[in-house]
Amino acid sequence: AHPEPRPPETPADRLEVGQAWPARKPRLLLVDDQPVHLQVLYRALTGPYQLFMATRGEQALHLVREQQPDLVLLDVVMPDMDGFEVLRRLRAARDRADTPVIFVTAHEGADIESRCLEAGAVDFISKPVNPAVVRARVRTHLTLKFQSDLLRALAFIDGLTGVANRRHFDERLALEWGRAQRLGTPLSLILADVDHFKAYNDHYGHQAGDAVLRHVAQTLRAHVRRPADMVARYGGEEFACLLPDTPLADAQALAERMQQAVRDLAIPHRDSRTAPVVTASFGVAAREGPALRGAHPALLLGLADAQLYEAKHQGRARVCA
Ligand code: GH3
Ligand code: MG
Ligand code: MG
Ligand code: MG
Repeated sequence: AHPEPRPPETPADRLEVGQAWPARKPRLLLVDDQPVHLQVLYRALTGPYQLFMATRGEQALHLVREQQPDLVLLDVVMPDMDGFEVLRRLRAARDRADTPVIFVTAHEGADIESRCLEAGAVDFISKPVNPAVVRARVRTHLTLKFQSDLLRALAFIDGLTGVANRRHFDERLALEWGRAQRLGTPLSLILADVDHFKAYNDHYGHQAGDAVLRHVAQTLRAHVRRPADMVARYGGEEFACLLPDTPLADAQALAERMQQAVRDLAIPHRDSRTAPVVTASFGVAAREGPALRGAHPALLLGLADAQLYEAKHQGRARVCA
């Protein structure tokens, strides 16, 4: 039997809700204009967390961008920018806008509490703070945060192969297409389709077919190099590789290496009319040069698909560009 590849480390591996916490120490930002209050929070939380501290609003917003904390404990009453304003600016920011915030304040009463929650805080803690309460609330909100991060990540991953799913691909294609059009940079797309895969399933069974898809996905992924490159499962036995800043000739060369690598897996396929092993056909297209007026990302997909069709037509197990 062909050995199963070691599955890639994906968020799917952490699907168990209790395991949503990252291996690293969670990062907390503590904000209070009075150092003595910061010290109380510091003592309550030091140890299991990596702590950052700010005594002013500007400084807090800067640390959110620079250190990307998982949770912020935010004082309400501060001299130059109060907690409400800090939270408003945080929510309006381009990134890290969804960082959860717990307000900490000496003001009592349902009025201030509801104002804090309406402003978009996830919780509210009264001063003087009880260290055990602070620890418990921080733990609860971090758990919720990590669970929602995990679910969001899973929504963009193909469960069978661990590569990006169609939704993720469509989003990235639109984004990279826009960028390439604006900047006049090249953008290449490779479409790959497993040859005679229906016959493979019919002979070896659906589970063996699933294992082939995992092997092929990993092989394609092992061949892309740059962090911006994306391998996605586009459909049943079809994969897409999106390559920003890559001209057609380079994408074609990459597709040739991928084609050879899939063949070199040497997975027996008795009923293939192309080769005695599993093979795939590849179509490659690129957007190059200045912006094409009125052109849509579907154009690139259509071009790559036409090349894939041509590769099938010419006898499969090859690259057309
Ligand atoms: P061609 O060389 O022309 O691409 O032929 P093909 O048989 O690969 O193409 P066709 O479109 O006729 O069949 C695709 C097959 O892929 C049929 C479908 O059952 C199988 N398939 C799609 N998704 C999955 C999957 O998730 N797991 C498995 N095991 N098979 C799948
Ligand atoms: Mg204060
Ligand atoms: Mg197909
Ligand atoms: Mg096929």
